[in-house]
Amino acid sequence: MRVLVIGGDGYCGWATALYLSNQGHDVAILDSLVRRHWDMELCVETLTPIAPIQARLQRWQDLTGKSIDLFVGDINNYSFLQGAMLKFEPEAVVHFGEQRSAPFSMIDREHAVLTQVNNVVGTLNLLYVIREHFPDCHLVKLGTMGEYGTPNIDIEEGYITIEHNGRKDTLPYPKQPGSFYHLSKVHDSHNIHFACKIWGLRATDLNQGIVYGVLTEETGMDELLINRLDYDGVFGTALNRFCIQAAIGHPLTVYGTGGQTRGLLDIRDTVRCVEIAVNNPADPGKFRVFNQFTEMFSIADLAMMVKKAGNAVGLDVEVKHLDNPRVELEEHYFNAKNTKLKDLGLEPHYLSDSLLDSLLNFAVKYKARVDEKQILPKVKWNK
Ligand code: NAD
Ligand code: USQ
Repeated sequence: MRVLVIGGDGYCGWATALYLSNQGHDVAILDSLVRRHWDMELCVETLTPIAPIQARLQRWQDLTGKSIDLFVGDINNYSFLQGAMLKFEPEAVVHFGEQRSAPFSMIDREHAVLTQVNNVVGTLNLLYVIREHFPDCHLVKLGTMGEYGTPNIDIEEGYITIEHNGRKDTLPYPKQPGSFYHLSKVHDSHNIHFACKIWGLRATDLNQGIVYGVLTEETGMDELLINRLDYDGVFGTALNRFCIQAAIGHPLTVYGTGGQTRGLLDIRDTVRCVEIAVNNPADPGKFRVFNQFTEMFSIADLAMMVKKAGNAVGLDVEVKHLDNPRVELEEHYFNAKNTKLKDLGLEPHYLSDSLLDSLLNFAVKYKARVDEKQILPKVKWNK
């Protein structure tokens, strides 16, 4: 299939583009490279030294004989997006191309506006190009489990059947997101759902949990194909951060009690889930929602697992509970469904000692690149 990966220079997008290319799909990457720019603005760098996108793609072609087209530009620029899509003529678009950090979106008004404009307008432009030129193209959009928040009932996959005053309906599951970033994903979901309804487009919203790990078969083939791994207080995510903190002897930064529970998945499952969605398109007019995570953990449990794995490889790991910079429930019910992707063939990689070992070893290998000043959280939700 001809698959356009928007955001293909990023953490999930790079791994996915190579994986889909390796599976025999005809892949193109579209990316504005703005994430590299935001890193520079924040004075942060990925733990791993990532090569320029052109060098990455050249290496992929040299190694495998498979070429991946590249379109550098912003999906907020409608004519650029339209031109790129007319040139590539995708049968499926996988859309990762958003500002994806909750802390970034909570820095100040400018960052909240940037996040919502970048994400919501970009997705809306994409919907219009699809409607105008490729109405049969399947949109596979990365959403987030954080759209649901932490309700005191089970979380279903996108929809919930409710009986009210003697009547019954299946409705979009209520959304209670916890940052302006997570809110932008809710706005996207509403826009995509509406576009499917009125124009008959086909879309799958992948409500992904927190991704961990760095190696996939393809990105591990060569140093020039290495993926990014963020550890800083803005773009770094919980488990990845904990492994890197353990590697450099920094106390693990658990916010508050650590009772916050989330869905997580290995990056090797991210790429496979996207492939499953691409290979099984939604029907015309259908807005499908899959919860994309494999296991649920509390943050405190993750910290304890990293401590144990660290100790096993000779690292002295301390866990520290910091004042929570976010406004969120620290003790809550959390039970989310995740059967739809498994029903379509996902065989999860569960979080294991060997994965933690390899992530810790990876972190130790690159630890000289860590800037310790970037580890503690600086962005507060209610300052
Ligand atoms: P990332 O920041 O590593 O990658 C995003 C890429 O999109 C970057 O290369 C960036 O340059 C590009 N981009 C952003 N705005 C763009 C625009 N307007 N036009 C063109 N390109 C643009 O992020 P990631 O971790 O790979 O996340 C990818 C997607 O997956 C996001 O939508 C995110 O919300 C979702 N997601 C990520 C995680 C996670 O743990 N990383 C978890 C759940 C969902
Ligand atoms: N947390 C800590 N210590 C840390 C970092 C985080 O205790 O050092 C806590 C946070 O307070 C939060 C939880 O861990 O309760 C998750 O935080 P995170 O930074 O790992 O993840 P989050 O901000 O939710 O965002 C990440 C990605 C985002 C994606 C989301 C999936 O950056 O793109 O949408 O995970 S989910 O969490 O399911 O919404």
